[in-house]
Amino acid sequence: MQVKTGDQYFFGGYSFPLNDIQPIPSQRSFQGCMQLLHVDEQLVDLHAVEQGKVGSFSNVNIDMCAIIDRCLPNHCEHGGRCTQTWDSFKCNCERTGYSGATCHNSIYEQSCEAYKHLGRTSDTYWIDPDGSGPLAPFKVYCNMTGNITMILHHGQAA
Ligand SMILES: [Ca+2]
Repeated sequence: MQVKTGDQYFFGGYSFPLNDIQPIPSQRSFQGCMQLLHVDEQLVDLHAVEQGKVGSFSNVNIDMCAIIDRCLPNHCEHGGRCTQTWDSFKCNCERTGYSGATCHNSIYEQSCEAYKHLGRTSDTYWIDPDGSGPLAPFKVYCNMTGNITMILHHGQAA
């Protein structure tokens, strides 16, 4: 197989002339860091590019890698899993018992009384006595008849 290349190379993205009738591709340009670029086994002199002697560039910082780890420190609370893009981070709060952008808000009520106020009947519920505080939620049996009692299941209290 023979591959013939053109006389122009695009790294990380490409631009179209203003009057080009071709649709602009939906693919976003590269975000990240590259080093030691070679074309035809020749190291590209990025300083010559920077000085305008060769090619052109835009939205590029030469001699610096601006990658920021947006998950270090991890802003997700209560064991939420952090994922990141070039611009932002996201928390996956699945199975943490908390919700919100940083898994801050407890999804459980703080007491059996709170469940009773919601009209719930005697049953087993997850409660989080300190709400968004560090204490993990746990399961209790709430007896809603008469005086509300909370029965901890053996071995389940945090
Ligand atoms: Ca808590």
